[in-house]
Amino acid sequence: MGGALHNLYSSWADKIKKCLATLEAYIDFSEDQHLDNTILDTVKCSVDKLKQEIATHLSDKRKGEKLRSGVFVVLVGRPNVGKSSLLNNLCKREIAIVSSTAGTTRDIIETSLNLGGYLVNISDTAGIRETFDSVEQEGVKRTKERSRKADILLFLVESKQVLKLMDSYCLKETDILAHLLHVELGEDFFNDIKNLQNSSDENQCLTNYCVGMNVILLLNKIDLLSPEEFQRISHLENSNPAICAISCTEGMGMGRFVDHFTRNVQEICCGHRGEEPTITQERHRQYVQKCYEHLMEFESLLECDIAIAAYNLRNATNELGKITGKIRVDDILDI
Ligand SMILES: Nc1nc2c(ncn2[C@@H]2O[C@H](COP(=O)(O)OP(=O)(O)OP(=O)(O)O)[C@@H](O)[C@H]2O)c(=O)[nH]1
Ligand SMILES: [Mg+2]
Repeated sequence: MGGALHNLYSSWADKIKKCLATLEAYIDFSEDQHLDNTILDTVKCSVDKLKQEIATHLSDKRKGEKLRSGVFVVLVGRPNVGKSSLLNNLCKREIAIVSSTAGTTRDIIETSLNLGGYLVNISDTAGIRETFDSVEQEGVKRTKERSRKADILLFLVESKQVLKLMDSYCLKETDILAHLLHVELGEDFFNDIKNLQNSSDENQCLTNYCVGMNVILLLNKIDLLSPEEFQRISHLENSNPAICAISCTEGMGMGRFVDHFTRNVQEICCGHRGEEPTITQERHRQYVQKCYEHLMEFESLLECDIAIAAYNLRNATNELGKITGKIRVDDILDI
C-alpha cells in the first residue's frame, strides 16, 4: 500500500478514535456532571463528515485496483476485420493467427501489454456472425460474455464496409456508431450496451457511451481506400473522438489511435491528477466498506443506545487498523 493511502487511513482512524474518546468520556461523566448535549452533536457531525469522505473514496470506479491488476480490453467485430492483426501489432509479436479466412480465431486469446506504463489485459475474440458451426457458435458466445466485462471495447470494422453502409442507408455521421454496433454486433449485444446507459435516446446514449471512453470504434484497412474514400473516412474520424481510422498491417493511423487508447486507460486507472489516492486492493476495499457500515450503525444507534453506538466506532477503527497494521484501539484511553 502506498504512503498516501496509509496516511489517509491512519488519519481517519485517528478521527474516529477522537470521537470515541469523547463519547466514552461523555458516557462516564454525563450523569454526575450534567455534560452538555452539544458534545454528542459535535461527535455526530464529525462522524457524518468522515462517512461522506469514505463514501467518496469507495465510489472510485475501482481505479486503484485497475492500476494494479490491469485494465480489461476486448477486441470485437465481425470475422476478418483485422482483430488478430491489431493484437499482433499492439504486442509487436505474432500472438494470434492471422489469415484471410473468416472465422480464424475461434476462442479467446489473452495477453498483457504495457501501454504507456499501464498494464493492459487484452483479449482477441472470435468474430461475431450467425453460424451453424457449433464450435464457432461457442466462440461467439464467449466473445459476447467477455465483452460485457470489458473496461474498454475496441470495436473493429472495415472502412469500406462503413462507407457502403452509410451510402445504402443514407446514414448521418452521428448515427453511424449506433448503426454499426447494432448491425455488426447484433441485437442482443446492442441492447446490453444500451442498458448500460439510462437514456431513452438510443443514438445519443451510444455516442455518450463511446465518448465516455468505453468503446473505441476502429475503422480498419484504410490502406485499401481510394483517395476519395479516404477523405470521407477522415471526415468521419474527425467527427467523433472515439473513432480512429487505421491500417494495422501498414501502420497508418496507429499513432493517433494508441494515444487515444492510452489516455482512456490512464483515465480508468488514475483519473485526473491531484485526485485523492485510490484503493489498490480488493481486500482493503472490504475493510473500508465495513468501516463505513459501522459508522452508519453508529449514526442510527446514537439516539437510542450510546454504548452500542460507541462499540461501532471501536469496530470502525479496527477495520482500518487491519489495513494500516495498527489495531490498538486501547490507544483511545491515551487520547
Ligand atoms: N490490407 C489490409 N489487410 C488487413 C489489415 N488488417 C488485417 N488485414 C488482413 O485481413 C485478414 C483478416 O485479418 P485477421 O487479423 O485474421 O482478422 P480477424 O478479425 O482476427 O478475423 P477472425 O479471426 O476470422 O475473426 C488478413 O488477411 C489480414 O492480413 C489492414 O489494415 N489492411
Ligand atoms: Mg482473429
